[in-house]
Amino acid sequence: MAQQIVVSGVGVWNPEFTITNEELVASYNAYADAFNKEHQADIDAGDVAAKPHSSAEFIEKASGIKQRYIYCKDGALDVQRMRPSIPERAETELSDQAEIALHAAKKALAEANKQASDVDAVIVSCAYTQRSYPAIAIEVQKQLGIEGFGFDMLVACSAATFGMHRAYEMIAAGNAKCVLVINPELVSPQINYTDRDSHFIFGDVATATVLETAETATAEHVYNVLSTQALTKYSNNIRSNFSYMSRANDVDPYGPDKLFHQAGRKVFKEVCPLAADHIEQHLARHSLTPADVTRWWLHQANINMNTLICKRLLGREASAQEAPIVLDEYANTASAGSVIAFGLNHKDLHQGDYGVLCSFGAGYSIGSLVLQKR
Ligand code: CO8
Repeated sequence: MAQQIVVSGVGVWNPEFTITNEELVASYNAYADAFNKEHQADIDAGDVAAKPHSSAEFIEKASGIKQRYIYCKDGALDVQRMRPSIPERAETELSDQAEIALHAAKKALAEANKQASDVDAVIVSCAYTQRSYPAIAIEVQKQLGIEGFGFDMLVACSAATFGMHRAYEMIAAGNAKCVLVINPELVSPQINYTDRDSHFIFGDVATATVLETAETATAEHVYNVLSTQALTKYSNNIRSNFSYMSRANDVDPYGPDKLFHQAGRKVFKEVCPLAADHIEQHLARHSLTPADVTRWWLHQANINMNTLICKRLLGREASAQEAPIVLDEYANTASAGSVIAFGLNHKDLHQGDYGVLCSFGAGYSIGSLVLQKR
């Protein structure tokens, strides 16, 4: 029989700064008022659309978000700036993203009882990397003193699960015994804080997981990976066009279409059934049904999406214990959401309990792991 592969450690790190809905809305509304005043003549002529006010009540009701963490609060709420102010670091200094990756990685390694010398590979997998090369993963590898190899990969909202899939396969292939997967979701620089449709959605965080062979796992809480399953389906409904091509395209690399934007309603309608069907099919591979699952560690984009997906799967609403929500505190953290839900809500499971860890989002991309407590 092929060797069992397990998740033996998870780490969640959040920045010290938060922005509440009220703070965010006050800043955006002041910006909108100033914008409308400055462009009044064009707005009256119908050439420019007036910026409508945002509302804290709308945000909480539409998304379940009450606050978000932010790596650097300076500048993000400044009506003259509307983006974080993060000083550029020298090439000789640790990069911002490697720094937050290290926080989460150390927590995951500690939970897994692993030293750097136990790890064979590092995957940094997230929605954006702050540079193309050298890979953030190789920088982290050096900082931790890990032998072997590392690489970065991008799969938007499914970067974390797809990274875990690659770790699983590398171990199954015998190319590694222990892999560290890190998701440093430093997304605030890509948020358009002047757009009321999306200014509230995202927060910064870093998560990490350790995957290894069952025989080497000594942690207290170990999850057998029964299998992994991935699906992608091309969609233009969630886009971020920031690109090295802008220089050659002679276009503004920071224009609104270069930042995160989406057709949120369409995403909601299309992704919910895709995710529910995907999960059901994945469970069926193990002759399991949703009723057999003790815990749902689902992607955290919108509380109403999670409610709907659980209803489709279970035929009833899932309790907060069955399908934990972390959106109120963390907001949407790109690929890290399901890993945060796992990290904060897995220690109470009993031996033999099943859990599903699943992401869904831009691409579209869906990634799942069926787990069973050892
Ligand atoms: N305040 C007040 N009113 C608002 C606001 C606001 N902030 N925003 C929108 N409204 C208005 C709208 O303009 C609209 O008004 P009208 O009816 O007059 O046209 C009304 O409220 C209703 O708007 P919506 O129909 O858009 O509202 P919804 O109930 O659909 O909620 C959501 C909007 C919350 C965006 C919802 O559609 C949603 O969550 N959809 C799912 C989207 C999703 O999951 N996307 C995944 C994106 S994450 C991802 O893929 C990772 C990418 C990498 C991360 C990068 C980060 C930078």
